[in-house]
Amino acid sequence: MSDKRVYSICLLAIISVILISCGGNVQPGDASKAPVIVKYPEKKEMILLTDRPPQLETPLKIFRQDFTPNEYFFVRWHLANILTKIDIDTFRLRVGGAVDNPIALSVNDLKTKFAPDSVVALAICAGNSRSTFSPKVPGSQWCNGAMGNAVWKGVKIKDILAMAGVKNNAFEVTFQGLDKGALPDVPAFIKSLGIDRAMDGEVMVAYEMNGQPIPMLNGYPLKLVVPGWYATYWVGSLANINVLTDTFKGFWMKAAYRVPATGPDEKPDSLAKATVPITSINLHSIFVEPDTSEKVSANKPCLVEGLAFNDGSGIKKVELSLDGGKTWVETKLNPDLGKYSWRRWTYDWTPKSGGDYHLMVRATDDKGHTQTDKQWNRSGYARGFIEQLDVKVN
Ligand SMILES: Nc1nc2c(c(=O)[nH]1)N[C@H]1C(S)=C(S)[C@@H](COP(=O)(O)O)O[C@H]1N2
Ligand SMILES: [Mo]
Repeated sequence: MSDKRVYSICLLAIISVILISCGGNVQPGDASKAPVIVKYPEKKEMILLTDRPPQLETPLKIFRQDFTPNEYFFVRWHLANILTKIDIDTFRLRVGGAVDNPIALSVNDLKTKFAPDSVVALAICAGNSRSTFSPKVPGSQWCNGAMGNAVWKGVKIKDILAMAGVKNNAFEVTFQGLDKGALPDVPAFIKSLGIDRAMDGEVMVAYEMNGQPIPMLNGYPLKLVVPGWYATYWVGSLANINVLTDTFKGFWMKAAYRVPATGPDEKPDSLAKATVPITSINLHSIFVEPDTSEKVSANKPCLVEGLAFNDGSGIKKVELSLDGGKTWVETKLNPDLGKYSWRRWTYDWTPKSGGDYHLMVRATDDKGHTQTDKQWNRSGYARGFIEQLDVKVN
């Protein structure tokens, strides 16, 4: 890959429309609309939600792989003017604010002046699966494909801040990329972490994703990785780190990406009054197979598989119901790929007779919490609902 990349995302996008339902499994927000399939630079066939800014969803079939290939990794930007080219030789990551020595680091500095760190971690949009909320909520109508599992390699924020020397009264750290709104009054996409989270030795700035440079559309050349927390914090095209002595009051922390203070659950007719910024990934499990557009036959083996995940507190078991929740069987868990990875579950099913089956899946974490069958919030965040799948057996 050349270091100086120049391309126009709009011109190169090849747009075609084909008829698929949302990966075959989840009913999309509007099932009557055919998904629009696009091919953007460095990307293969993705489901288009919007193109300015680009929001691209990963087709569900890709989740049969443990690591989501970069060319299929979902894309989600908020501001219209995203980076489409950069001179990597002059690019600097600037670290300033309440530090002893403000610093400016090139990508090469990050690769050569610090100990490399890597982690397998799930990046998942807070609004993943939003289209399945009922009653419907506004926002991008994602199915289950606004997530992906990858190996991230880079440098711990702790090490970078140590080089700059954090002052004793540091309270929060903000992170900002090079993307900009179409109009000057659109708030810049800036996220903040408490100083303890930023310095916990897990939060890192990645320069590699699955052994490759990060695709432009996923935030080349640098992306913040906050394992276990929703991807809203995973700031792409990261260029500025600023240490604050107070709480950050920008739009993307104070107004957007917030959930009820009591958790991601509230009632449509009595919305929670107190809200807090969304943080850790809620316990959830989804179906990846069978694809309901494929035939399932009686007395023939059918693999039922899916993924379970949370904030890193471990998946103890995943149970499957083949009879609409009357009885549950334990599925097989694939080897753990790391605490912040998703965990694959499988079940070898041989339906004894034809008919309509109503499958359900629920995960239990290492602390003994099991997913519930009801959850809703006004923003469609942090889906943790027990998923259901109707399968017709011939
Ligand atoms: N600079 C910048 N970083 C950003 C965003 C953004 O709009 N601008 N969106 C965030 C959100 S909400 C998500 S879900 C992830 C998406 O990362 P991806 O595009 O690599 O999938 O990026 C996060 N980082
Ligand atoms: Mo997101």
